[in-house]
Amino acid sequence: MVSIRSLFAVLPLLGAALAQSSTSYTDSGITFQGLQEPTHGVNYGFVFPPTTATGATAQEFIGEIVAPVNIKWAGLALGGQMANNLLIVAWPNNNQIVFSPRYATDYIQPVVYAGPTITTLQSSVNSTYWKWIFRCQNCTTWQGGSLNTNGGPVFAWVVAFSQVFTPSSASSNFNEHDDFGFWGEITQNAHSNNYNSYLTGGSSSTTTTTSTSKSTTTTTTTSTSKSTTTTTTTSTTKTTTSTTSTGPTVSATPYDYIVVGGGPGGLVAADRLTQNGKNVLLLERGGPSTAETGGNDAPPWAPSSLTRFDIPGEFQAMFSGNTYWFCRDVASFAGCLIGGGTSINGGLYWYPTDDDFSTARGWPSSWTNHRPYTSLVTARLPSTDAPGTDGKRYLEQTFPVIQQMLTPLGYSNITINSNPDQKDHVYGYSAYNFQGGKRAGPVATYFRSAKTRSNFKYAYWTYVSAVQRNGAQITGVYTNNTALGPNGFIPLTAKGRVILSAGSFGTPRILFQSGIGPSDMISLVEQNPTAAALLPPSSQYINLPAGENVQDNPSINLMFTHPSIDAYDNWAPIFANPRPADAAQYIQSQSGVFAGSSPKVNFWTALGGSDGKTRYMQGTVRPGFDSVTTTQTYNASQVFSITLYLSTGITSRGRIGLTSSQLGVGILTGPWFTDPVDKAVLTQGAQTIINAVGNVPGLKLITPDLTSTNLNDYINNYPPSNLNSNHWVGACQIGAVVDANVKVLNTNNLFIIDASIIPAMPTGNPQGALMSAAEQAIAKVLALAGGP
Ligand code: 6FA
Ligand code: ABL
Repeated sequence: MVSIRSLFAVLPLLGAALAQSSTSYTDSGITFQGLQEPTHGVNYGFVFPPTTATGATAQEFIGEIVAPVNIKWAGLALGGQMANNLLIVAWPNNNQIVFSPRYATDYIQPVVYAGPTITTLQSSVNSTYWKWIFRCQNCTTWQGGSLNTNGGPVFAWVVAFSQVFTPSSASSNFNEHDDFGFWGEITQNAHSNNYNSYLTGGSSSTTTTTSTSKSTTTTTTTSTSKSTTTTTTTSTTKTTTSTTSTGPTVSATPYDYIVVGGGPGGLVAADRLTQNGKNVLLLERGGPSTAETGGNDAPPWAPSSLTRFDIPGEFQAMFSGNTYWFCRDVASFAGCLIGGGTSINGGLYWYPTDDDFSTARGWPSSWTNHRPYTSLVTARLPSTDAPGTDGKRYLEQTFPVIQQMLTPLGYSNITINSNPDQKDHVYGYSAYNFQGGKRAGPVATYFRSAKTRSNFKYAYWTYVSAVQRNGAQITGVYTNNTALGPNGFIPLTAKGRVILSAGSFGTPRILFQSGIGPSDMISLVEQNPTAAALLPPSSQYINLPAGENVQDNPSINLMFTHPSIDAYDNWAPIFANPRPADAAQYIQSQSGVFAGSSPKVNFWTALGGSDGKTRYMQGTVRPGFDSVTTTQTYNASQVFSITLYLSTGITSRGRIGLTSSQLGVGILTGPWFTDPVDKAVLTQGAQTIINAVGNVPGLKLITPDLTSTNLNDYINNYPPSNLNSNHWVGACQIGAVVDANVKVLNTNNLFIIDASIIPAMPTGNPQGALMSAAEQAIAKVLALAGGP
């Protein structure tokens, strides 16, 4: 169930965002418009013919890739994503550059692509760098796409640390790239009147579509270009020093608060800080999501103003296709786009219970009065259990079935968020954080209001690797965004503060890379030369249990059929080929099936355990299923699922962290059922639900089918990764990693506001409790003396 994405689709960047964009730099006598990518030290440059060019000339450009030798191959995606775009890959082989235009229709090995004519103009390979300057003809259009040569299209780069399989062959296959990124290539500034002289100044290597170029290390080519440029680059700039220069000096603006991560924690924090007059920079590693954030990834049947992130009914489509919105380097589902998980999640939204913020759940006593903060959240973002603009519910056939099942067990029907503390023997319609039939969450509320303030700046595609610190004092953040500071470093003002809101996986990783965390994690960082360079001296390491003692709800699915159910084609056609009437209704009025996500009914009950502790079980009911295992025949169009989650009161804990010195993050010790009592209690709860099948005529349990497998075996054999509920809390929990003001222990000005500070599982899907916690946390940060 873990989906690791690869080089992903990119959406246009909007003007308000501070996107990383190309700059002008000169190399080998050619003034390129391009990216000098700091993480790997690779330059990607472009020159286009004058805008007056017509015909074939208008369809070509000069490009360059200059890379350190540890980059075994590098590539460009001219449409900003891997699939259905012109790709160019190159690598050194015996002092020559081998190159090839490629194309892929999916996230698979790209194949050699006919059409472009690529000619090497200059190339060199030495002990530290390889360089390739090339002419690319017939390169501005390709199957299914084209390049905006007079605007600011998004380009993508990829680099790999392992060699292609047959380096001498331009058609060689290769393993997946190790890293990638994006930038806005300002093509409108890339046109040069010197274009022709740049071409003739190049070497005379053979011209073929896909070839091995000649090395031209000795050629000095650039005399003509110098006459028309004011840069002082020398004519023999094929040295490594010139290719690694940082280009025009970027002056960095210091900020009072730098918020790292635009998920629910970060957006609540940024909004309240700016409301209080602080100068805030929010850095988000991903890009836009809903249309109001600049997104335009709409299903083919909807206008671009209704993106897949806006349309609640597209939720189940988040798990198939090119799932670029999931973080590529997190081995669990995590949203890597503005809104974080809330831009891609199921939207289930529960007002927190008093128990969720009790000292019994690990909160300091100063935190237990959550209600004023919860009210701030619910005032901005009230829940709805009838999400369309017409106030009607759709696809609710599961409701009467569940009602008939649970009523004899003593459950009552409630409006769930009208009675947040009632979580025993209750059921009701699912409540969501949608508004007006569209996904809302913190993006359509907190982010929306922050963006209206002049003291708020934000940047997409900006990855924070570490904080810079001098002992306890944080002085800024290291990023990949060279538009925001020299080499991507962004400083704080004198009393400034950093707030980490990068999520349960992202925040611990930034701590580790900043020399904060368990020693085994920091030691993996030390083994990564790029990351090690940013670490403080080891005498300044801060040993804290970041990543340890995490919780997530263990969850299991039960699948049933009932003749009244519409399984909605198991949600398979919703993106490409939805039921026409439902699509039309949604486009017309944001009502109907697409105004809600897949969950339709929720229930809770309290369960006793053999250890004397009370644990809660949550049920989430939806038409459709993930996978059915049964020996019986069944009617797939009548299947619905109940996901049973063991919730508040669970005792099991695990560990997340770096999986290797490549700095990917994942689950080191699964947090599900490490305490056998948790498993026994969930099994007992599931049994009561199964026992109620007989309450409903026509209802059949198909998984577990109780003939080929029994409930105990079903749960015992449940694949651990399928127990994952994506509800991670506790990685940087209050009391262990942060203090009661959410300040990282032993630091002066580093704070955390995201799900990782929550000490124990809240009662339901956590985004409601998290947003309340974020309101409370930012209030405490603002009240804490010593800040800006
Ligand atoms: N929670 C609910 O309450 N209801 C649901 O229905 C629900 N469903 C899902 C779901 O269907 C899926 C598939 C997932 C993955 C989660 C679900 N959750 C649900 C859980 C809920 O979304 C999370 O609990 C919640 O989003 C956690 O919020 P945080 O603020 O703690 O963290 P996020 O991961 O949301 O955001 C982190 C942000 O930081 C992201 O935007 C990320 O791109 C950014 N980031 C990470 N590392 C960064 C870095 N180094 N530099 C810059 N930005 C970074
Ligand atoms: C959540 O809180 C969970 O994190 C999600 O896993 C869950 O969605 C949503 N809410 C909605 O209940 C499920 C999907 O419905 C499944 O189809 C999918 O396989 C599963 O997430 C993946 O974890």
